[in-house]
Amino acid sequence: MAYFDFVDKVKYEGTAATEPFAFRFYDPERIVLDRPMKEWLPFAMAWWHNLGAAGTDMFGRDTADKSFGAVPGTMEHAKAKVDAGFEFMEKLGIRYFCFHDVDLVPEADDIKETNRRLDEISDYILEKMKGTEIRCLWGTANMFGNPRFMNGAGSTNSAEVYAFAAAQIKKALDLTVKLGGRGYVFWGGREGYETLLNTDVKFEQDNIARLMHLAVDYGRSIGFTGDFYIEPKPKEPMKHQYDYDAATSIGFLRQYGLDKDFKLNIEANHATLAGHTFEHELRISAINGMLGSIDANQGDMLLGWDTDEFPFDVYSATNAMLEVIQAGGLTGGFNFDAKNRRPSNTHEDMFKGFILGMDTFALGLLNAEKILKDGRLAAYKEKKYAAFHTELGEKILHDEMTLKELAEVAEQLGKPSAPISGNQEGLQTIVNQLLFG
Ligand code: XLS
Ligand code: CA
Ligand code: CA
Repeated sequence: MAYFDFVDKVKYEGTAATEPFAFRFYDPERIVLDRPMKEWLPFAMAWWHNLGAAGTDMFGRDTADKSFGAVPGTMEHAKAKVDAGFEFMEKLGIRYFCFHDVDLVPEADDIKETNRRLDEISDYILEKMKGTEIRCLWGTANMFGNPRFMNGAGSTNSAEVYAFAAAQIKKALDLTVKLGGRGYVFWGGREGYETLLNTDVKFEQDNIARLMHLAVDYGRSIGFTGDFYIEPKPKEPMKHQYDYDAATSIGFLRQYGLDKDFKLNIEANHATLAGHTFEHELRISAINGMLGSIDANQGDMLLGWDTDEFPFDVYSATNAMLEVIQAGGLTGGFNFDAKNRRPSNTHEDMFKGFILGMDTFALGLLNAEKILKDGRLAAYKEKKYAAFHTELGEKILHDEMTLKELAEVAEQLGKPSAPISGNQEGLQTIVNQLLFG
């Protein structure tokens, strides 16, 4: 049975295409720099938004129909979501999916029954994967939705709840390995706090790290060779989230000796909530050898929360792709952790959201290629730091100068040479010329 009869396989039709179900920029086999577009851009579908989210917000109920012909809350519905999801991914040429345990099946009261359902659905997914190129990008455990996680999962004050968090991670890792996942994500939904009046931060962080170590040990013992990821986010749902941003998360991973097994999953919307650009978070991850995967979406600068919109901002995608290319690509992928706006409530809109996102990143990739090939930005940067390639600069770089010797140089000079211009507007003009010229 087909769920999306209104569309066949979505193909690249070029920039003049007027038909809605076509790619204008995403041309999977086109070679960009040294590899096909589809290898630069391993796109993934987020099970929760695409197959689950139906528009409920704090003020109103569902606007979209995600029943896929079955009764929500049943295993028939869980299977219908698999069928619809695979049809969706195949039609768009998306080769990966990401999931939380509870996105796959309705959660039962008893964890044993939930796990039985997860076994059943993962057998079903495995069967479905046969004969397709579709694989799991990453799995994760939802340790924030169930009321038991009110006070956190790894950071909970209850040893029993800690055991339930461990049980969910264990099962989600089993599923990730079973489905051939490239990675496993920790997004610390309730790992944070509202007030220090009732919170022991050190105790909570120690316990989160302990749980992560247990996860690494277990994952490696069952043959998981991929990366574990932390997905930073500064706030929402908690006022203070422990994994505030990339730099904070990297510090945490190093402090607790987790940095060899973990990388970061950078979400664009979380970057801007933290007061950073998307590309800043990518750069900080990359220079620390920890750029793993991307949650591709965008926020709304006028709203202070996580809106998870399909990416549309071509400048941002261009800047992001510059970082990704210069980091040599991703070992993870681009997961569209994005949902349609509430009034975009049809199944057609589901496709339009992904087409928009995929085209935006393809355009970002093509733009980044232009900028890199042009070379003027790189040449400017070289000029900016050229002073470090003088005799004095080289000595500093080779740690051959003491503080006292540097002070003597300064005294001899009296004052430094005039600074060179940052040339920001000039560089921005070049970017516009390359993008629109
Ligand atoms: C929420 C996060 C979440 C993670 C997976 O803001 O983006 O969806 O990606 O738990
Ligand atoms: Ca995310
Ligand atoms: Ca988000």
